[in-house]
Amino acid sequence: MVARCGSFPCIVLALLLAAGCRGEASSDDAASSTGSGSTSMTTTTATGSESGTCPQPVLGCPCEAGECVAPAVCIAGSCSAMSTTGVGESSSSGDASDSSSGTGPIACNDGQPHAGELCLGSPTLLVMGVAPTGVVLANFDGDPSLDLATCNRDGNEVALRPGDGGGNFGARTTYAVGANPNDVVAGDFDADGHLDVVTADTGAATVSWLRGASNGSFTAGGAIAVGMAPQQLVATDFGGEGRDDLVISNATDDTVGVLLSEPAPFAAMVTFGVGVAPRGLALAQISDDSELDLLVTNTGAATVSLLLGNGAGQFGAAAPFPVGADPRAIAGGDVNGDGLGDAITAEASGNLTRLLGNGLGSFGAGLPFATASTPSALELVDLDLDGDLDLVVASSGDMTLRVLTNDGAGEFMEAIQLTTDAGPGALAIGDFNEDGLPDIACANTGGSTVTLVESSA
Ligand SMILES: [Ca+2]
Ligand SMILES: [Ca+2]
Ligand SMILES: [Ca+2]
Ligand SMILES: [Ca+2]
Repeated sequence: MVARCGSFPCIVLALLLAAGCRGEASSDDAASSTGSGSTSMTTTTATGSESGTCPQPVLGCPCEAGECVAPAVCIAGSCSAMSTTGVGESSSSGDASDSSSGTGPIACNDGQPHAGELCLGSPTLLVMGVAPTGVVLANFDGDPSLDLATCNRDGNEVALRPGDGGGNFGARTTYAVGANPNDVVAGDFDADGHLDVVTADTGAATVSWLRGASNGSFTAGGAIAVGMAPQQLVATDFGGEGRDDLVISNATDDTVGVLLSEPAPFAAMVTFGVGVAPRGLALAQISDDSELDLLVTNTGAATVSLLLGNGAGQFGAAAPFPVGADPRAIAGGDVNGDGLGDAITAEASGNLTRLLGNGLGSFGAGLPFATASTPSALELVDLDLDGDLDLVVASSGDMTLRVLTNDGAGEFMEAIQLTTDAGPGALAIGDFNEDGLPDIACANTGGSTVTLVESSA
């Protein structure tokens, strides 16, 4: 069960996922005016809209990219049988313990997961609020199902919809947070057993903490001062004492900050210098120890900073690695199957760049590949069930989600394109329909919506 893997260790992140947005610029007068526990309850239709001329865009129906019901895909304006791109045998595709090894015809929706099959349903849209910039999937309300939350930049709020485990999400509840939240994460920051959320309030230079309760509601936990123009957040439990901690990118300060959750509620931020205008963050094992290292994209420097971690929330000096211009997002994981952590960046200038780790705490030269139109977010997840990490990329320039499958050696090939709403800018991965396969949520900043894509077997 995963949630917003804004970075690679989705499983880790699933635990961390929690974010709360709230608060005001000042330090921590948690209950000041802005709605301590203010819960404006808004109900919006939770529809899944489908487009297309056939009521069901299946084989033979006219379509636009991404509209066809899997396994059909939109080829030349018509829903057609899926091509077999990327289904070949990957050198190290581990587990074909299932009867068919994925070289036969793909049979989506037969209930049988096969290595190499990529089965994605049509995207549906869910209204979340004005300018959602961050999204998480996490279980907030104590039932077994993943719930959906966004931070809405222009609404200064977090919006939450409870999931039913069948791919549907219920009525929307909103919670006030600080000005212009740009990212949201989930985690249990006070070790009470309930997931909280935290937002990065770009306009207020704070993070807002919403404390979760057992029923999935939140109360204001306070606003904590961070650096200027905070952009993105990741959460993890440094030290493993059962309380999640935070890492934040402070764009104007050219720093990343670590906020340990001890002493409670948060210790003063400790900063580490990185490159110009840091934005994207990911935690992943890059050096060959068992500790999480920190990856940062520097949008003003066309570099990635790698900071080696000691596992306790302390990091070494940032080492820069060149990538393309305006890198917005980064994900970490072993993409070429050599057991060493790698990273992929998405650059608004149009490239993705692969950085292969050498296990010694650095990367080889970046390899640009697979251009996209203003890629703004990406995740690494095994979507075609063949044991290697595939890429999900959101591109705001052409309003698409693209899935690029991995050949097992770290080479990615575009397998499918799905249409989103305007301005897709953040991704979360999690199994929200509970079939054991990862599904996709994408926040569309320009469209006030989230695009949901369910995978199937
Ligand atoms: Ca909590
Ligand atoms: Ca590797
Ligand atoms: Ca894969
Ligand atoms: Ca699923």
